[in-house]
Amino acid sequence: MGFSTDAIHVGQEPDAATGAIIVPIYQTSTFVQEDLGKHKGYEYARTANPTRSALERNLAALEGGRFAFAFASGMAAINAVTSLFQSGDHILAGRNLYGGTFRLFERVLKGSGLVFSYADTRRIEDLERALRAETRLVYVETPTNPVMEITDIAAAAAAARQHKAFLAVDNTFASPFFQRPLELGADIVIHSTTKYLNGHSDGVGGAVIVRDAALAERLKFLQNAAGAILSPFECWLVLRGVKTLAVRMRQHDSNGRAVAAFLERHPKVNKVYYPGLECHPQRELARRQMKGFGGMLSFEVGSLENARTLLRSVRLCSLAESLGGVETLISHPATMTHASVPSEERRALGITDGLVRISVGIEDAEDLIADLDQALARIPA
Ligand code: P1T
Repeated sequence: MGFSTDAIHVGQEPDAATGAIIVPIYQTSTFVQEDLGKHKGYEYARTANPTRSALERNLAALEGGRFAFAFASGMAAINAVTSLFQSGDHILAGRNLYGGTFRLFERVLKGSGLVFSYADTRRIEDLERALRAETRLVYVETPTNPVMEITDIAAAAAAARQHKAFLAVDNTFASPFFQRPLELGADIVIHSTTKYLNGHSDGVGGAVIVRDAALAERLKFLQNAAGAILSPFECWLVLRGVKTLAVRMRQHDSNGRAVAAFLERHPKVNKVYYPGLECHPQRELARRQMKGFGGMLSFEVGSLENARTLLRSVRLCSLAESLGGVETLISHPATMTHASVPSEERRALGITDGLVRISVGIEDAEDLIADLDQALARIPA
């Protein structure tokens, strides 16, 4: 079946007991057993819950995977993936990551003995050079948060495989509608479902999707053992969100292109980071491995003062962390999402004090452009 049909139907058959067309919220902690060891597939709701199972089946289908696991947040999902590894194992990560991911790696997991290093994974030679005998995982975002760098997923997967390491791709920015890393050879896909999958800025969650049964077995064990599961209600919200993922993503993409084109021409904007623009150095790669460019973009206005003026002047765009909702959010990565990245490293990535990020929503593009136009006009010439 097609993507939208799967989004609306997989895992969401009418309720066998009542005919309810929508998966019920199974708000229960436990399930009564008929006899010792005799039950209907559910025992205790940390281990499995029917609402969560429905979402997990759905997300597995959307990513072209076989198994999915829903977690309490994107960070909990990432933490579960890193829990597959042991003290002394090396994780090679892309140089640009969501600030919270970098913080988890550097300030939490390093302390428990995992070894991290970072490479410019836009260049496969750099990635290959950074692989070590003890590398167990290559971890990338593509496109990255917030400067939209692209990693060639198929090439990264091949390089990781040669070293008997897994490739994990954080697919939060693209969503499975535009990019399906498992089909390109990745082993693990991660989402903050908080973003496009939920799509309505009303829940925090995460997911891990895989194809390999042995990997799934270990993730299932970790999900139950560590317990950072997504609640039935939050699962239900994501299930509701994914039904419209395709139509939302088409509109995010169309608006993203329009806003990027407007910003690129604006005299107060020095640079725009959006893979759909001709000026993006990896546009061809993005076209090859993505079906669209989406609604995330960043742009440079030259200074903290200019960024502050812009962020204070917008009326329709909301100043807030997060992304992927129907409403447009605008943010300042250096002081918000990427504040935990040391300033020198931020600068090297292009996360300057003058960088502004937009999660372009699905409002009317001309209203968004008019809002940005009036706000940019307040920046001194
Ligand atoms: O916020 P949470 O659901 O825990 O997801 C973390 C996360 C993981 N991966 C990517 C690519 C992300 O962007 C995020 C969260 N990002 C933001 C909150 C943000 O505003 O960028």
